Amino acid sequence: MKRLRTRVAIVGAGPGGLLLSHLLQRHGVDSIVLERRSREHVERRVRAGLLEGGTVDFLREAGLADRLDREGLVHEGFVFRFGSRAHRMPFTELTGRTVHMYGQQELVKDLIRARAEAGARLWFDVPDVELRGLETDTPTVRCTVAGEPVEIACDFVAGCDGFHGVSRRSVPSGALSTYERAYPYAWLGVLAQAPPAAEELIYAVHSRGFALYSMRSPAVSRLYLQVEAGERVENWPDERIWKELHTRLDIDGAPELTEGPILEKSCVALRGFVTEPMSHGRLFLAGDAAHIVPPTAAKGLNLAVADVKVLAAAFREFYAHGDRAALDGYTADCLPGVWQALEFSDWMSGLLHRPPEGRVFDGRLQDARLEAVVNSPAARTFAENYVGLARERTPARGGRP
Ligand code: RFL
Ligand code: PHB
Repeated sequence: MKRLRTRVAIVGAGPGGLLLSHLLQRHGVDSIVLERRSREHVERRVRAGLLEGGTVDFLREAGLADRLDREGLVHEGFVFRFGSRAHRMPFTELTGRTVHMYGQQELVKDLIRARAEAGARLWFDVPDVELRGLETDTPTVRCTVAGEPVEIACDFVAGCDGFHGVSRRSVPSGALSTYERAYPYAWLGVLAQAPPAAEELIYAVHSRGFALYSMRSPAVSRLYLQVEAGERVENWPDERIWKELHTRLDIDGAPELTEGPILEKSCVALRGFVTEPMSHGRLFLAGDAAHIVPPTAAKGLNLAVADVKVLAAAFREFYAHGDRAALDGYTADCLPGVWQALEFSDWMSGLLHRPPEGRVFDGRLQDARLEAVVNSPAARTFAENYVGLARERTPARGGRP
């Protein structure tokens, strides 16, 4: 067995794990990243696409935004469609903040390239990560790297391995509390080689269900349809998808949706999930490993970045000054923002989706609620939540200086 040593062993090379490794290196803290899947798989995985202004600023400060600044699409508003009309939400006018549309897999590619250029120990195709001694001061990680059994001695483990990862499951049962909500609908997500028909995102409320029109670049559209919970993607041949998108998204007077080859399609369950606390012994959970929000408000990736920002700063304090206070305050620093994002995502999900047994009555109520959001001072509160400003103002529960 090959024996290695690092300060922080990071499980998972999603945006959270990769960014943490990058930030730690800037703080002079050594890490090893272990990823179950191949580099090709991780770089091709289609997921989120909306980066809040605060996330973009942070990536810039970290020296990671060159391509994002060149290729990301800057948005200042989006369109709600309900009652057969379009209502613009000018969130930049209301908050001073923009958001960027930039595919998560593009960010992951940028992060992997930056790690590789820095000579980081970032290993893919590691199928069997096993965490030991998390309650001691000398945890270890056992795994197989390039066919060879390896034991990594470390000071800490960062669990950045997503909702289905091994890290959270390595904590003895009863040590963490989890809170969960399953929603009675899911999203069918489609990536299409089709130039966006509109410059801004369109959130469409329709009697047949919610539809979202988004994009990744001037040549690629990203579209979502509300479908039944547990729906299988096999039930959705391309023609059916386009037909349904046209029905829910086309309205009189607006440019029609542009069709094109579908590059990828998958169903995503809508789920809310929070782990409290976000650490156990020497294990710290970040991003989807610690919490999931329904994708409606596009907060998942932004929350992963927010966690990792706090965690990297806490490790810096520990290694620079031997001070554990920031690590001990990690959960208290992150959770209020997590719950706030979850509350907004939950509320926005209810605002936009058709209830499974929806009646005309529900539809009228939904229109009235949307009307109140676009045509009242509530628009500002909505916009502040959407761009992430409201969360930045949330004081950490721990109240640390
Ligand atoms: P990730 O991106 O899931 O990365 C976790 C990484 O850990 C690896 N892994 C392991 N590695 C080693 N050993 C193990 N035992 C491992 N188990 C897992 C995985 O292969 C992966 O590489 O978590 P991270 O970094 O916390 O980032 C969070 C974001 O990815 C996530 O919040 C968003 O993408 C959520 N999400 C969406 N958010 C949005 O804001 N808008 C969206 O449109 C949107 N679509 C999505 C999504 C999440 C999805 N998932 C999780 C199924 C669509 C999907 C399909
Ligand atoms: C996306 O482009 O994936 C996206 C955009 C906005 C959302 C959710 C998802 O609210």
